[in-house]
Amino acid sequence: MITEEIRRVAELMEPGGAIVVLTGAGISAESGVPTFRGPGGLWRQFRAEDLATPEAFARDPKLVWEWYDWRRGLIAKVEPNPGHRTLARWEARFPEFVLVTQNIDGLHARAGSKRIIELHGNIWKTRCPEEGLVADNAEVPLKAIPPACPSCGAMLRPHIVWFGEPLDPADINQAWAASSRCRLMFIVGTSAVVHPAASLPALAGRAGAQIIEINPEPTPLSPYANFSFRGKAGEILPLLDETLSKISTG
Ligand code: BJW
Repeated sequence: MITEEIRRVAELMEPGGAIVVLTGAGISAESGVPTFRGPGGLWRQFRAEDLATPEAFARDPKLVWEWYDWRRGLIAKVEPNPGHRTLARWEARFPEFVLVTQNIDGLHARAGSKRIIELHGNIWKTRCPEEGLVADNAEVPLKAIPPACPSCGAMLRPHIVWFGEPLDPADINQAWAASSRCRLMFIVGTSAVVHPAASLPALAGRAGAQIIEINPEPTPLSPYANFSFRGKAGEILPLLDETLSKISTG
C-alpha cells in the first residue's frame, strides 16, 4: 500500500532536481553487515579507541588489521540489498544525483552505483603511509597481516578514516557543495552522530532543501526532517521507487 507521505516525497523527486542521499551502516544492515551503535553493533562488542584510531594502529597494527580482516571476511559473503539497488537506479534516473556514504563496505558500488563519495574510505583499499599510494586489495583472508607495500615495503594501513583523522578534503568539499545546492536530501540508515557527515543535512536544510529520513529509529536529525519514514531502507526505498514509476507513467 502506498502511503500518502511516500507519494508526496515521490512527487518532490522532479527529473531535473538535485538530490543528495547520505547513507550509513543501516542501509547495509539488511545485507547482514553489522552496524556500529545499534543492538549487535560493533561498538557494543569492541572499543573504538582500541581499533579505529590512529593511536590504536600505532600501538598494535596487527590487532587492528586482524579486526579489519575479520570484517572483510564478513562483507565478502554478503550481497547488496534492494536499498542499495534502488539508489543505483536513481543515479541513472536523475542527472543531478549525488550519493554520499559513510560506509566502507563497497556495497553501493557492487549494487551498480558509480558516482559515490565515500567519506570514511573503503575497506577494500589499502594505503601506504610512506608514499600515500592507495591500492585495491580484495584478498580474503589477507595473505600477510599486516600487509606490506609492494613498492617500498612499508607497513600498509586500511584506507579508512579513523576517529580524530581528517576526511579527504576533496570528498568533504564535494559533499558540502552538493548538500548546499540540493533540493532534496535523503538521510538513510545513519545514527547521525559522527561529524562532519552528520552536519551535511543541516547545510542542506539551511539552503532550503527538503530533508527525508529513513530509519527505524529516531536520530538527532529527526526533529529537522520534513519527512521521517520509520522503516527499513530495503523496504522504503523500493516503495518510493515504485511510486515514482507509477507517477511518471501517469
Ligand atoms: C537502519 C536499518 C535499516 C538499522 N534501514 N536504517 C563535532 C561534534 C562532536 C564531535 C566531533 C565533531 N566533529 C568531529 C568530531 C569528532 C568525531 C566525531 O564525530 N565523534 C562523535 C562520535 C562524537 N569525528 C571524527 O573524528 C572525524 N574526523 C574529523 O572530524 O576530523 C577533524 C580533523 C581535522 C583536522 C585534523 C584532524 C582531524 C572522523 C570520523 C571517522 C568515523 N569512522 C568510523 C569508523 C571507521 C570505519 C570502519 O572501520 O568501519 O566510521 S566510526 C563509525 O561511525 C563508522 C561510520 O561510518 C560512522 C557512522 O556510523 P553510522 O553509519 O551512522 O552507523 P550507526 O551504527 O551509528 O547507525 C546505524 C543506523 O542505522 C541506526 O540509526 C539504526 O537505527 C539504523 N538502521 N537498520 C535503515 N534496515
